[in-house]
Amino acid sequence: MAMLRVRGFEIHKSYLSPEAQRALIDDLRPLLKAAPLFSPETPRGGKMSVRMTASGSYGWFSDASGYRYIDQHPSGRLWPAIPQALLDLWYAASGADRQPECCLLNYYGEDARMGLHQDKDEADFSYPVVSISLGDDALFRIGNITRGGKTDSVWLNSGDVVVMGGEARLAYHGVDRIRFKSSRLLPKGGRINLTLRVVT
Ligand SMILES: O=C(O)CCC(=O)C(=O)O
Repeated sequence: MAMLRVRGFEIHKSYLSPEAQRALIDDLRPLLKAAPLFSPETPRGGKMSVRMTASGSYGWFSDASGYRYIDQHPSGRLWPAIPQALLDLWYAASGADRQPECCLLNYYGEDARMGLHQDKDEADFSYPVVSISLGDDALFRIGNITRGGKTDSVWLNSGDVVVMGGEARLAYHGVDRIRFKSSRLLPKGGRINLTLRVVT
């Protein structure tokens, strides 16, 4: 298992075996039934190209009123519980002493991307964000603590885990594109990214 460090982002290549990746997808199926994917609106009125859902006590949400965490799926139902395998992964990868309160699920279809942004809607930045890539390859871009400046890009493959803590916790990051159907993990193609977060 190789670990790459880019601007404080710890990129653990092939952290999850193909079997562990398939087991996670099995865990996500009932979760996606209970909390279907939705397309968040940006505060400016556009639609994000990524579709989202979440598990845990909070899910991340966005609409005309801004970015925030909410304690229910937009349907009004509670978010499902975070699967145990993901809680185990969180403790192993983060070394944190607190349970994550949100596992955000981003689904990238063929043309989806995510612009450079900071994760800053959480209350305590001393906890890292742990990100898990499943499915198609993604070109992940890493910037700086402030907007602009030079960036570095790395391909994330299925099974990679990225720990964004310390100097990386508030660094800009995003996904420029995916390589659609580069993986066979998801029958219809695409990419799932899971991020585990302490919110409060
Ligand atoms: O999809 C990824 O690898 C990154 C996701 C992300 O930046 C986020 O959820 O804040």
